[in-house]
Amino acid sequence: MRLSRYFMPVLRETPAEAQIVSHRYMLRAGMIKQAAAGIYSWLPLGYRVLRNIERIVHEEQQRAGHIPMLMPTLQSADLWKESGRYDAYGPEMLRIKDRQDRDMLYGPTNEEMITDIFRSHVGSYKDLPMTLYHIQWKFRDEMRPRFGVMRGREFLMKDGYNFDLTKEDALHAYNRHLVSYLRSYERMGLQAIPMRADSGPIGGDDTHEFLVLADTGESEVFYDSDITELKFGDRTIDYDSVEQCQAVLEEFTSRYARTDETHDAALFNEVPEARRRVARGIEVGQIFYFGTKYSAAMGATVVDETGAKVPVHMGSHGIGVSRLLGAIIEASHDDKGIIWPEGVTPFHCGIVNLRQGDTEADAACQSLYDALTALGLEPLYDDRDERAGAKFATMDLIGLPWRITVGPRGLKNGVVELTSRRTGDSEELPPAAAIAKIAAIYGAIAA
Ligand code: 5CA
Repeated sequence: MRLSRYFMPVLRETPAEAQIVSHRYMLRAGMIKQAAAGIYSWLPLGYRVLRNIERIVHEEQQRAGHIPMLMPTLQSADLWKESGRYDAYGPEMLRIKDRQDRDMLYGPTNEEMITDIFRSHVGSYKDLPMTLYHIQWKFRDEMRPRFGVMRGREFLMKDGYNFDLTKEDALHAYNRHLVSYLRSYERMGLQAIPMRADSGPIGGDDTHEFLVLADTGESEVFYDSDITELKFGDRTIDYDSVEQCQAVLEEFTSRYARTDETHDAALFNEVPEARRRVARGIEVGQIFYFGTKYSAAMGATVVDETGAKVPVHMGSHGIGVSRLLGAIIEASHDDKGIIWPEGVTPFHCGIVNLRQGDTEADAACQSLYDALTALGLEPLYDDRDERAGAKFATMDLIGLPWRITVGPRGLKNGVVELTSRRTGDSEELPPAAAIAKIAAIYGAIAA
C-alpha cells in the first residue's frame, strides 16, 4: 500500500477523552472512530489488525477440530424466554421490537440460538462430539463503556459451543479450548494467563478467564509468579488425545492464579511470599463448562447407546476479538507509539523514502516494494512529500515492526537501513539482504 493513496487519518493531538494508552494510540493512528458511546467504526488500519486477529483465531479453532459457522446478530426473544434468561439477563441486553411488535434482541451471546440449531438437527450420540463456533458482533449495553474497544457496547467475539454425550467428553472439549487459546494468544505476541474465575450470567461450575497482565486492566488478579515462566511454544499437540490436553491444562492451571471473584486469601498465603503477586489484568477470553443447563431447559437431547434420550453436556468458550487490539497495545508500546507483534501487524514493514521525487530513491523504493509484494508480504510505502522526521514519527506511531529507510546517501553505497521498531536497532545492508531478512522473519512465524 502506498500511504499517499491510503486512508489513515493520523491525529497530531492526543484526544482528551482517551484515558489509557491503547485508546489514545488507536485514535491517534487513525484505527477507529467512535460512532456512539462504546460503538466504533473500524478505519482501514484498525480493520487490518482486527482481521489478522480473526484469522489467527480461525486457524487455531480449526486446528483444534472446531467447525466455523455464522449466526445473526439479531435474535428472537422466544428462545431466551425458553431458557429463562430473557428476564434474568437484565438491562445489559438491548431489547428491540420489530414492526410486528415482536420481541427481538441484539445478541449478547449465543447459547440459546446454538442450542436451538443443535436440537433441530442432531439426535444421536453418533454425531458427537461436536464443537461449533463463530466470530460475530455482540451487543451488551454496558453501564460504563470505556477505554475504547476494551469495554465496548458493540464488540467482536469468537464464541464456540461444544456438545458432548458425557461430562468427561465435555471436559475434554474444555481442555481443548484451553490449549487452542494458549496457542492463539501466543501467536498474537501475548501472554494470557488462565485464571480460575466466576461464571456470571453464563452459568456453570468450571470456568477460567485468560488474563493479560497490564496496569490498566479492569480485573484485580492474584497469582504465583512462576506461572509467567510457562510458554506453550511450538510444541505439537494431538487435540484428540484426552491425556495430552489434560496435561496442558494441569501444567497451566496448577499454580495459584485467580481473579478477585474467586480469590482465596488462605490458599494464596501458601504460595511462597517472594512469588506472590497482586496485579491487574485484561480479560481476553473465558471458557465455561456448564453441563446440561441449556440442553435440559431447551430439550437438546440425543439418543445414547442404550436408546435412552439424554440431554447433552455443553460448554461455551469466548475470545474478545476486538478487545484484543487494546490488550496487545497495552502490552506492547512505548512513548512513541504502538509496537505490533509480527503475528498481527497491519503491514509487514514500512518503507520510508527520505527524498521523494529523487529518481534513484523513488526507483529503489519501488523495487523494494515490488520484491516484498512478490513474496506475499504487504509493505506500507510512505511515498508522501513530507519531512523525514514526520515520516519516522508516523511509522513509530503506527508501530510496524520493521522499517526500511531509503535515501540517496545510502544508495550511493548500495545500502538501505533496516530498523527494528522494538529495539530501535538499525543496520545498513543491500536491499536484497533487507528483503531476505524480512522474508525470513515472517516465514518463521507463518503457521
Ligand atoms: N458465551 C460466553 C462464552 S462464548 C461468553 O459470552 N463469555 S464472556 O462473557 O466471558 O465473553 C467472552 C469475551 O468477550 C470476554 O472474555 C472478553 O474478552 C470479551 N468481552 C466481554 N464483554 C466485552 C465488552 N463489553 N467489550 C469488549 N469485549 C468484551
